[in-house]
Amino acid sequence: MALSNIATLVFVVMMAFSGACSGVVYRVGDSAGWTSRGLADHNNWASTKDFNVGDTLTFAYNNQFHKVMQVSDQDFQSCNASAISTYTSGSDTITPKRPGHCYFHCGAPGHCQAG
Ligand SMILES: *[C@@H]1O[C@H](CO)[C@@H](O)[C@H](O)[C@H]1NC(C)=O
Ligand SMILES: [Cu+2]
Repeated sequence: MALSNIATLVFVVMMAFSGACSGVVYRVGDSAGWTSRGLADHNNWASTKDFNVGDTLTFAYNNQFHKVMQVSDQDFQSCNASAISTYTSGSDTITPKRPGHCYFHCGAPGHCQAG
């Protein structure tokens, strides 16, 4: 499976001692939200941000078609839908607690593989 087809999103979360009390709220994908637009687009969105522990990510999407799964690095690479956490509300708020990489994919059948 080509890694370029993996539909997910990587956030690099950096520790910020100075901003520990009040974080920034990021809407994933900006106005388009969390939708089928490809890994490159999502990575471009993420690459323009400087995420810190204490920031909030909001995922907005149509929950008839999509969901949000936080997965491990390995499960991200393989589109494995074995989730650390699964979110299905269509308007989910996630606040990473530790510095490091956070991996998300949709989890709906075939969406990760389709990019
Ligand atoms: C998916 O990941 C889980 C745990 O991360 C693992 O137990 C399982 O074997 C994986 N499945 C495949 C098909 O790789
Ligand atoms: Cu999806």
